[in-house]
Amino acid sequence: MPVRGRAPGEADVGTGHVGARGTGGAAAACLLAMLAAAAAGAGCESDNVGAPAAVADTVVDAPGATGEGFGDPRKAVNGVRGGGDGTGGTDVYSLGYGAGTNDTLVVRWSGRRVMDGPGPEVAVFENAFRIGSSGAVFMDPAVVAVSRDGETFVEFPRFYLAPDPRAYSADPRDWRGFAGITPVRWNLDSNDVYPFGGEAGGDTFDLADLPAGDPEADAIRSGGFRFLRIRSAATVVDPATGTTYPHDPAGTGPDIDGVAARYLEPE
Ligand SMILES: [Ca+2]
Ligand SMILES: [Ca+2]
Repeated sequence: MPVRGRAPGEADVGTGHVGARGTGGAAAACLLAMLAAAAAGAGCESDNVGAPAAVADTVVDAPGATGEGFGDPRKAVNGVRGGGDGTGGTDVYSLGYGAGTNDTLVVRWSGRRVMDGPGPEVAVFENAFRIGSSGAVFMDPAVVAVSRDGETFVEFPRFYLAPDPRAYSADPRDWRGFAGITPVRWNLDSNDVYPFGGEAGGDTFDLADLPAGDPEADAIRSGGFRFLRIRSAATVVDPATGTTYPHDPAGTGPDIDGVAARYLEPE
């Protein structure tokens, strides 16, 4: 826990706690959206805005790490410093496209586990950025999975919806359930917003979306998870095609700025 006073919204990188400045507007917007959706029984992605959140603070596995520059995995657990809609942040650890050699990062929240709760439990911040005004985004998609023990992982469901699923699409709407899609506005130094309030950017994940009936997924929903894995989509097979997901010809691998979670409990 923080050992010093914190101004609202000030983050404490040492403990991974993050602030919640500016959540009032998002909470109000969320409430309105929930009221509007109530008749249909729909939820709100931003529900429970203000629940304490924390960034993953420990690197468990980073086989491609060099320890220097973008090869330093500590950049993925040192707080999120996004570059905004039009610029990729540089406070990142870069994955590659080498299956088993540099395509994976596993992080955790020291001494804690992430429990199931309303709305998304996890937000992954990469450094995607918009290209001009066309709606296209420079992306490096990644597949996210969670685990109780660090050995057995359950991947979040995902769908690549491009007309030709063997060709790369720069339209973010074609990449559902992936990380590395949405630009990051959250910046610890200059725009310290709540990571689950809709203002932070990044890509959120909800334990409710893990496969229904999967015993491991059910165990995670009931007892929480401790480990989160991010893997370059370019080394993951798309079940729809039987081949790995395509990547932007200019891509070199997802660049991970940080991962936030909420509903944390002591493990
Ligand atoms: Ca949830
Ligand atoms: Ca970072």
